[in-house]
Order: sequence, then structure tokens, then C-alpha cells
Amino acid sequence: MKDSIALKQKNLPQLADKLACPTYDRSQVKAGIIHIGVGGFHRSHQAYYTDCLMNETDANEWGICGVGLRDADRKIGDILAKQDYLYTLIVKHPDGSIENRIIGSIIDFMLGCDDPLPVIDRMAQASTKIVSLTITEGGYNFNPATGEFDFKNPGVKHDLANPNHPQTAFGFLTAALKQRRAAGLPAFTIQSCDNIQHNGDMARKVLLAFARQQDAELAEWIASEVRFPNAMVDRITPVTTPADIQYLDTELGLKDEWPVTCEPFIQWVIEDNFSNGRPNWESVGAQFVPDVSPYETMKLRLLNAGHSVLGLLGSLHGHHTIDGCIADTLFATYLRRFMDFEATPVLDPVAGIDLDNYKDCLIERFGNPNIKDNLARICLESSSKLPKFLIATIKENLASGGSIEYATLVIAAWCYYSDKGTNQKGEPLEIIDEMKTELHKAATGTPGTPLSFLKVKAVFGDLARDKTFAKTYTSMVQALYENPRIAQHMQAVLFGRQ
Ligand code: CS2
Repeated sequence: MKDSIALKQKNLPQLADKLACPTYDRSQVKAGIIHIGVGGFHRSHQAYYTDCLMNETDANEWGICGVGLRDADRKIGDILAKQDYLYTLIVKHPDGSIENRIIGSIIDFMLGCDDPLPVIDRMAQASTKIVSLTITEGGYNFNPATGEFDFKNPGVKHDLANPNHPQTAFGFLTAALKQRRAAGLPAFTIQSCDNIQHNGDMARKVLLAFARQQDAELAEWIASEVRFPNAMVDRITPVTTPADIQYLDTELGLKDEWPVTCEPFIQWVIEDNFSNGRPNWESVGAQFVPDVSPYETMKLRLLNAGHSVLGLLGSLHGHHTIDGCIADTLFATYLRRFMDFEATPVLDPVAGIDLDNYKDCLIERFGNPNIKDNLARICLESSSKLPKFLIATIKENLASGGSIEYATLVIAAWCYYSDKGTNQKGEPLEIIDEMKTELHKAATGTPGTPLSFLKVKAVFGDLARDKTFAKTYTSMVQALYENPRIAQHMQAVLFGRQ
């Protein structure tokens, strides 16, 4: 058997007849963008758009230098370095067809936890125009119920005491901006690509809170010079599996140690608000708009919330993937009703978007049988996702007298899941959540105190004090503890209680 070809710059000519490869001269590309958090999503989304741009136009100044801040990022850094920062994007269509393409827009990677200084210097260089972020919802370090910055975070405490040896994104950004200011260089743009409502405003708020504690004058300069565009980002990107790596080897004779798989759908709606220039991403499909809020809210409250609805109910039931849930009519119907009866009534209209089509398309995307999106990924860090994805919808429906039953059952299911750590068959669930211990502790009080789970104020705020919610939730959680077969409770919501 012929040996597989290792993914490397020098092997691209050999690979070009097997799959799409960068058509630009990568040796000419400079890193105008530094990106913190090079996970699958960055690689299927921003790096993909930028690769398209480089293939189609002259955009050499907009290459990406990846940055990892945690020791856990060492693996991706090592693999990318070995592969000249190239990787394969495996786009899986619902009909089973697959498009493979090698992405070349990332041209370097630096690990900040080993030595922060070179990373700070790189951010402070004149050639850096944008620092973009996918640091997850939790990475913004705010209390989800109050929205205030958490100064008790050990990383933040460390960075305030050691401004030249930071650990957190806030520490790195502040140190780099300080250098730029001292050198008389223009500020870079800070571009959030996380699933947070008003992600740019949030990045601005938390960075300023941090910077004010460190250097009030610098904070003022940041406030006036740095732009933080809000954006809605979208592409479903499941976790890469060994089977994906094997597929490239078997089908294409290509050795890529960490490819990325994703769905064909992609969307990026961005506010045109940049401090120091930007790539023309609109020429490859991104949309620049004056106000991104309605797009963000629609996506977070329908797609991301829809994922959480299926993720938590499905985990309890014993489903493993999102497409597995959609193949189950009860779950697909429940999701659609949640979207129609609870999420949509509290959404503002979105210019140019027919919400019915958007929802049809979401159900189709979720049902893509080739995107085996694991429920463990969906439920990961639910404590930082649910306040914005789902609880916001409940609160708005309580205020307007709308329906809350569909979403409330999900909170009751989350309580049971956090308490038992198993599905309804007693099989263990993989739960990864920064607040796991706190959630578990609160949930275990449920049998004696039905509202016990809602004591986690950072997640629920004052929700327990709302009489309508407390009543609905109490009856649901009690019924669930008596009989954990979630499908029966979903049916009760769908068809009314007997
Ligand atoms: C998911 C998102 O993490 C989650 O809960 O809903 O990762 C989702 O797949 C992306 O936002 C899709 O754009």
C-alpha cells in the first residue's frame, strides 16, 4: 500500500489533485490578525472565511497567528506547527457528500502560558490590526445573572498583580495595548466571535473593568481608541473524532492529525466598527450591518437554545447526538413548538429574514445525519449558556404573560441531570461545567425543597421569586423525580396534562 502524504506546505502540489488547496502564496502572508482560542469553531468559521478571501483576492496582510493561553492548547499548537499550520476542513452535507479543503490562512501559533512576552510583543506590533477571540461564553468572566466582571477569579487576581506576566485574555490585551499606546501606535480592534449577546459590547465592558483596576489612564485610552464590533457567528462544528482522521487517510491518503468537520451552512453578521482596517470578508459572504442585535438574539434564542433543549432533554432520555434527537419525532416536534410558542413571540423581527424559513432550516441543519454532534458538547458549560440562551426567553415570557412550559421542563431536566449525573436509564453522563459542584449541591436539595436548584443565583437570578415560574417548575420537577421518563413529561407539555 502507498504511504499516506503528510499534510505539509511542501506536499501541497501532490495533494492538489485530491482536494482543494490554498491557491495563494502563503510565504507572502503576514499575520494582521491574532486569534486567541484556536478551537474547531475558529478553524471552520473565521479562518475559513479568511482562506476564501485569500484564494479570491489579494489579502496577504490578513493572515492569522493563533494564540493559546492554556496548557491544554499545547496539542493544537504542536500539531499545527508540524503541519505548517495547515489543516483540512471536512464539510459534511446531509445527502452524504463531503467536500474536503485545506485551509491555509493560519500561518503561525504561539502558546502564551509558556512565555507571555513574545505574545504580547506580537500583539503590540504595528502589523497586528485585529485581535479576535473565541474564548467561550465563560471566558468573559462575568456573573451571568448580574453581568458584572468577576474580580475574584484567580487568573484575574494573578494578572492584576503581575501585569507583565498575564494568564488571561484580559491581561494579554491590556499589556499589548499599553505597549501600543507607549509606542504611539494605533489600537487594534478586539473582535469577539463568541456566542454572547452583544459580544463586542461585552468584551469592551469586561476589558475596561479589568483595565481600570490596573491603569485608569490606559483604560480611558482603550475606551476611546479600541473598537469592539458586535457579531453573530454561526456554523455547527462537532468535535473531531478519530474516524474523521481515519477517513482522510483511507479516502485521500492524507495524514492530518487534527482536521475539522462542519456543516455546509455558514453565517457571519458583523457590525462595521473597526479601529485599524479590516479584511473585506463581505466579498466571501460575511454581512456587514449597522446593528447586529436582532440577528444575534434570533440565533442565540433559536439555534443555541434549541441545541440546549435537545441537549438536556435528549441526554436524560439516552440520546447521544443532535441528529439522533431530530430523528425522534417527539423531540423534533417539541423543539419546533418551543421555537414557535416560546422563543419566537419574544423576538423582534429581523430585517430580510423569514423566521419560519429560518426555523425550518435549523431543523434541517440539526437533522444532518452526517454531523454527529455529541450532546456532551452541547451540554458543556450549560451554566454559562442557559442564562442567555433559554432563561432570557423564560423571563420575557413571564413579563408578557406568554407560555413558559417548554423551557421550564428543560430547567427541571437540567436539575435532575445535575443531581443524578445519569440518564433516565441510570447510565453515567459526561458533565463538564465550571459550576458542576455548585449545581449538583443545589439540585440534591430538590426532594425536600423543590425550588432548591434555583438557589444558584449566578445562573437564575431571582427567577424563583416569580410565582408563575415557581408553580410550573415545582410541579414539573416533582413529577420528574417521581418518574424520570422524560418523554412522558414532554408529551404532557405537548398535549396538556391529564
Ligand atoms: C452550540 C454551539 O455550544 C453550543 O451550545 O449551540 O456551539 C453551536 O453549535 C454554534 O453556535 C453554531 O453556530
